[in-house]
Amino acid sequence: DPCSPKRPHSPCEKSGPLNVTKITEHGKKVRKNWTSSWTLLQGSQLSFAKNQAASSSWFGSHLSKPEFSVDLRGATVEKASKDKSSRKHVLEVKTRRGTELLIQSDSESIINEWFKALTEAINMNAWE
Ligand code: I3P
Repeated sequence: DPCSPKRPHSPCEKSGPLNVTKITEHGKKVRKNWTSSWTLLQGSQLSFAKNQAASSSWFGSHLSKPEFSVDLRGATVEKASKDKSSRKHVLEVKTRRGTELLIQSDSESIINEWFKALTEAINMNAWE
């Protein structure tokens, strides 16, 4: 499995700073709370931690626990429609468990990279 989380530098691992907010939790609408988060994609797991420093080392060394994480198995990702946010470059992730997230970057190229990585992770059928 080339995308196993056990492989430290697998092509399916990606991390970086993004702005994130939940919009739905367990199928219920929640109030937006945009937060700058260190975002880590590992296998089918997408996790977010408070963005203390623009470095992966503290996260990678488990100095900070993720604030929350979602399972991407059975999830969808799409470019968010304009009615979802007034912000630019927003992706909408919907999980099988009824959590909806918006993730956003001021950089279009960064959000395009994340869109590609999340799409690949979701399409990977290796998460048994
Ligand atoms: C929300 C806040 C969000 C905004 C949201 C507002 O107000 O301004 O930043 O989302 O718009 O409701 P509050 O702080 O009072 O909760 P965007 O930045 O994504 O536009 P929305 O209700 O149209 O989603």
